[in-house]
Amino acid sequence: MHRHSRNPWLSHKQQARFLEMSREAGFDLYGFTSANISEADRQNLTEFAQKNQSNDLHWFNRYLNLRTHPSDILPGALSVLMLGTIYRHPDMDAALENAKARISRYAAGKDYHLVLRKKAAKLADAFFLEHSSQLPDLKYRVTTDSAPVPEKILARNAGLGWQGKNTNLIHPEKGSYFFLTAVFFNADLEIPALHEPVEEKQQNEYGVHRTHRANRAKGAHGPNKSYGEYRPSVEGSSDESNTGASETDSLFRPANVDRCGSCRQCLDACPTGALEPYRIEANRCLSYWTIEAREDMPPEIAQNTKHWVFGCDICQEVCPYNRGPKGRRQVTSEPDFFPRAAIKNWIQNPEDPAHSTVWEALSISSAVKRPGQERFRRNWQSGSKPD
Ligand code: B12
Ligand code: SF4
Ligand code: SF4
Repeated sequence: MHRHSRNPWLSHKQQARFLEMSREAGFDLYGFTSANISEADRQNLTEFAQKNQSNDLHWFNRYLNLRTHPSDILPGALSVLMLGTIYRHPDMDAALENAKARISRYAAGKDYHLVLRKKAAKLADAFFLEHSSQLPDLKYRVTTDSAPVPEKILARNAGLGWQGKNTNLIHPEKGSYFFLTAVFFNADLEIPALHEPVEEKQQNEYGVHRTHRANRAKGAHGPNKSYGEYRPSVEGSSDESNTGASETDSLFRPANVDRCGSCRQCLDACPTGALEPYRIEANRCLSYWTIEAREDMPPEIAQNTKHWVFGCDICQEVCPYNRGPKGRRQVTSEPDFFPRAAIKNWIQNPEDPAHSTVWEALSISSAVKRPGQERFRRNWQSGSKPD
């Protein structure tokens, strides 16, 4: 692989080091891709924006140009390191089982915007400092649902997983209960861009094979294609009989290959009919109605909340990649995402959030803050189980 441009450039060795440092910093998934996305993805984003311009996702339209051209987020951005952080915790799984008012798992701990931006910036600073003599002009920008860039599409391109029929990004071993964070930077990548650190021998052995397969992988677009390699554990799989997944099938396939197969459990379980395969009608989704919407829920939504008062996890709960023994191994190692007592207790015994002590305990440094006290109370009134 020869260097053609005068841009700074990350060799395989440097990419492998950045990935190793990502793992050491506590990220669960990591991979590189181009900071640009394909025309097909741009069209899907534009269609989504058009459909949602007159509801409370109108903010999605405001910087559509950045969503469709994410490299504009940082002058000279050429590449992205995509990071995934599991937020699932068994204590929250247990608390949700008999909850009277349900809060999504992603809001059980500290607000992920606060935690992950800092954590990823620390990682990038450490890598760039270590390489400052070889790469003196590197600049970066971190986003985690904090800037208008298409994080799932970039993460799929970086080999972190595939976008399932429920539209979430899923990893065959790690499921879908993870956040995404992007580190954009102004350097090119030696291709194939790396997903996980692979030993030199394996790279040579599988390099051509991997390139060939990754070209066929749904979503491996863009000038710098991503060639993630997925090697499954040898442990038995859980409840995957209806999916496209089996242990042998998944051998040496990148994590961004679609493994939904003929499964349609998320589509059938969604209580409001918000999903069609690989596409969401956002203004039917409970997550939209309980977090984003200012107007009150229409009756057909309000009657089907299944007691979700902040977000909704149903289409992830039913997904075979989150269930069984495999699901139980998906546990966050980030202490900031361990579920807070205030959240676990409140979902069991949901007191009126109009009381400032109740609301403060729930919302301080928490994603629960987003809809505000009044709208959260509205959700509680219409959604929680009667005593
Ligand atoms: C807008 C938004 C929402 C909206 C819309 C959801 C959605 N699916 O897009 C609402 C408010 C409903 C929402 C809900 C949730 N969200 Co949200 N959300 C976002 C946000 C800000 C943008 C996502 C986006 O660009 N959507 C637009 C659509 C077009 O993008 P897309 O889904 O990638 O589109 C692809 C597919 O739909 C498909 N497609 C589209 N049309 C077609 C047609 C055909 C025929 C085919 C085959 C495919 C196809 O291709 C597109 C790519 O080309 C991101 C953060 C970010 N900046 O990226 C977080 C983000 C996606 N959300 C996240 C989370 C955690 C959630 C919830 C789980 C929270 C909850 N528990 O309530 C739910 C999940 C609901 C669901 N089933 O998707 C995480 C997802 C992590 C992951 N592992 O996937 C993100 C990445 C935030 C983060 N940084 O971690 N969210
Ligand atoms: S309402 Fe719930 S199950 Fe349906 S798409 Fe939204 S998050 Fe998934
Ligand atoms: S429930 Fe089935 S169809 Fe839906 S995302 Fe999971 S594997 Fe795919």
